[in-house]
Amino acid sequence: MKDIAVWGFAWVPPFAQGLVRDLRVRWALEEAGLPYESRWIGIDQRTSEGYRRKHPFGVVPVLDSDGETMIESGAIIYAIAEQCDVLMPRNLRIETLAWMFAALNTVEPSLWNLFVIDQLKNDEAWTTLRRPGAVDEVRDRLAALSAWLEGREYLLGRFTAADILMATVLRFVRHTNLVAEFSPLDSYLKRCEARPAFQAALRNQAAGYVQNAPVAA
Ligand SMILES: N[C@@H](CCC(=O)N[C@@H](CS)C(=O)NCC(=O)O)C(=O)O
Repeated sequence: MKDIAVWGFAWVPPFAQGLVRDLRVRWALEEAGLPYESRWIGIDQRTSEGYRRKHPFGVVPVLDSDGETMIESGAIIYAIAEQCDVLMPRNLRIETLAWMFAALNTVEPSLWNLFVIDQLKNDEAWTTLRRPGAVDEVRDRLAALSAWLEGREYLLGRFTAADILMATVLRFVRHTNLVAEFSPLDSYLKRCEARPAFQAALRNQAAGYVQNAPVAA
């Protein structure tokens, strides 16, 4: 059995808890039934020389597996999925990969942009002007995704690694009602989040935040 460790931030403020991208990796490992340990870095340690040697951009997640280091949540999940038929069924390999890219490359940018506007830069004046257009862009993607999901339980009918990426991407706008505007999408996200593996991943990530919570001065 390989020794697997997932790196995430030791603590983030409540608005970001449950959104940091190590959650995706934990979820994939839980679905695959692969045990793993957690490693935490302080958010201000991410620019340290030591951590940059692990991740050139100083972000999380990183996965360590038997002395090898992997970066990029999509690539890490692909590597896990390659070993697990539940995550990447043999007859749906290309489709799974295509929808993994769709989640990361077609859907995530506009949703992440809105998250930045609303949650990270909300005290900056430009966001007031930019926000309506950003919301339109999100709606556009969500409408298309919701139309695709009509009559499908998961992106490819059955659950795959692509759903891990898509569901965690959709969570970036959980501070809005945008997903709830689209009933098939809303049910889809709830279905994904109800999976025991997702719940376990969320618990493991949250346990770190409890353990590492800053002590009030
Ligand atoms: N494309 C990367 C993005 C990683 C990323 O941006 N991670 C965030 C946390 S969810 C981070 O570490 N942010 C800190 C920073 O940007 O300095 C991936 O999917 O792994």
